[in-house]
Amino acid sequence: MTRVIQPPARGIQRITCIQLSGEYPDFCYRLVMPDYGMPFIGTVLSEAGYDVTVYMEHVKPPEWSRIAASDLVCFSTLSAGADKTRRLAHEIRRRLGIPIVIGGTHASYFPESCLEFADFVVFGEGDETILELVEALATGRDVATVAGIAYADGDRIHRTLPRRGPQAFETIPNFSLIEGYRRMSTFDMIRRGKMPLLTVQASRGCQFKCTFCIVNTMFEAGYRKRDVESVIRDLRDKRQYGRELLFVDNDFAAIRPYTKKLLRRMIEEDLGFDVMVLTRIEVARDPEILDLMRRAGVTQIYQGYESVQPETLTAYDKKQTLEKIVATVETLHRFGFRISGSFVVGADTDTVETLRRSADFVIDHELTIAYFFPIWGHYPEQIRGYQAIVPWYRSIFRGWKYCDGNFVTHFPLRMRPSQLQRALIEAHQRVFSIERVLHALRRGKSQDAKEKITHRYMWWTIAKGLREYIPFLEELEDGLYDAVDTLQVDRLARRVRDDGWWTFRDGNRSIATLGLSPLELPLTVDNNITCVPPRLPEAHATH
Ligand code: B12
Ligand code: SF4
Repeated sequence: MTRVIQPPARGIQRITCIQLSGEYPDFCYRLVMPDYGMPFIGTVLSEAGYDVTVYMEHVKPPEWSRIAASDLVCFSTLSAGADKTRRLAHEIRRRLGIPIVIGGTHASYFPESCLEFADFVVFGEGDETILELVEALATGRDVATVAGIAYADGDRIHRTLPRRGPQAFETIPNFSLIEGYRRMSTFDMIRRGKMPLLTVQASRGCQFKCTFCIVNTMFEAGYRKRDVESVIRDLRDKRQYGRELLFVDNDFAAIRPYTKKLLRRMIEEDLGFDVMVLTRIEVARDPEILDLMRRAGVTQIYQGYESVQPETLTAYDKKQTLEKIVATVETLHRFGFRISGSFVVGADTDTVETLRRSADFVIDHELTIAYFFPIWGHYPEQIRGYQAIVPWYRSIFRGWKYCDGNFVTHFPLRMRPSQLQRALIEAHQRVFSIERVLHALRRGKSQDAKEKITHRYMWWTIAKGLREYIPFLEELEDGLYDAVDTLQVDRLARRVRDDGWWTFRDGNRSIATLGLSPLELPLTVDNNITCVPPRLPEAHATH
């Protein structure tokens, strides 16, 4: 049925932006952290003159009185929050009928599923698109002229011409738009059992194309740097809210001359932040940048090591070796950084032993924190003709709430899904064990010990949901693996053809939305989780 979207009689003045949390706890559930995208979009709208309020559910849940007084609602969600978002959006539609826009990573990859509850999907970076779309809605201009969106018209989905992300992104997110957000006192932290973490962005995109990662299609305008002085103004503004700060950049030190310039300015400003950054291992090649980072307040570095298994690093096209990872860890420790190592597990080259060895590596090399994330591969990507990162027939889907990067959602080739789930629970338990905490204390690393205790506590809560999920995996995998735990691909494909209720259907539907032919069932092992760097379809006029 066609839903006619009428601009409200008084035009569009009041906009409410909402980001709901996932349904299961993740590694951020003990943080009060303004995720970057939604406050950023809210600020863009506010600076254009709209009356904007932003709700981040973990700060303060959205209030119906404000929603009811709005002319338009914007949602941003990670996949894990998609079902909750759908429920609230349905309620808004039913009771208010105002236009609903959704953007962010989840919406960009699963537009059709989002258009069941939203009127418009904004693809990729929404900085420019949102202003044009709201302006078109307010003035009654044909939305088909707005590039970078999709909308439903009866059973048909229209996708307008694609839009590349902006070259400049100097907007300083205005955190005062976030309802209930304020600097946390020690009392607040104790009362809420949460720590504050501020977010700032200096660059977008990534120059690499790891096969399990979607950054290149999400930020397909490539790697871009923000004006240094704009970052500094942002930092000055954020200091009023606290001192723990995360640069959300995918690779903070990708263009070293730029990063050095930024770090020098941060040193001059001497704002007193305690900073964490995400960088690739190449950062360790440059002692000057490491020295500047230390002086600018960077204490913790988050790095994607992904695996200690050479075949897996090759399959991921990570362009790093175990030897280089080891050398990097040694150098970063010499400079006094704490290290968070992230591992992506469950590749076709992985076995249970791979996870054990990865955890051994973390312990032997005394990383402060480690995360083991199972491949999350439901994104439809241009991989040998639009396979998903995980081929559709090997997907497991029990609902969006399980898509938070901790639940196993595919059939690994060389271990059962339940084995992978158990192995990653065990790996986290080992690296956050009491023994590791005491070891850090004995070595005089009290901050390391503190981080391990916090993560141990968080993991205890996260693992509860994962354990409850294991019987579901065991039921699915029954009869699909041989005696040495190798997936019987043909048997799985037959089962999927006959029934396959657990497979991920939204991927197929989203591909149809993009105007592509539906996913086929690839039957050869060659077509498995060995993705190639994808790119967005050339252009899709409305159809
Ligand atoms: C930095 C980062 C983190 C940081 C900080 C996150 C933060 N709060 O800012 C840390 C390390 C803490 C983290 C943690 C997690 N992360 Co994270 N993270 C990222 C990363 C690398 C960058 C996010 C970012 O800030 N980008 C910069 C801003 C500008 O981009 P953006 O938020 O996407 O917003 C832009 C557009 O999307 C769009 N947009 C966004 N919302 C809206 C809304 C509207 C209406 C419009 C019009 C446009 C729009 O416009 C914005 C401006 O251009 C992304 C990967 C990536 N590059 O996107 C993963 C990513 C977001 N994380 C992911 C995950 C799974 C997690 C965790 C759940 C992992 C875990 N298991 O614990 C946790 C929990 C996150 C949480 N609850 O908030 C996934 C989400 C997957 C999904 N399908 O939902 C991503 C996409 C990585 C991946 N696996 O592919 N993460
Ligand atoms: S995983 Fe690879 S492609 Fe993705 S952001 Fe990191 S380095 Fe870039």
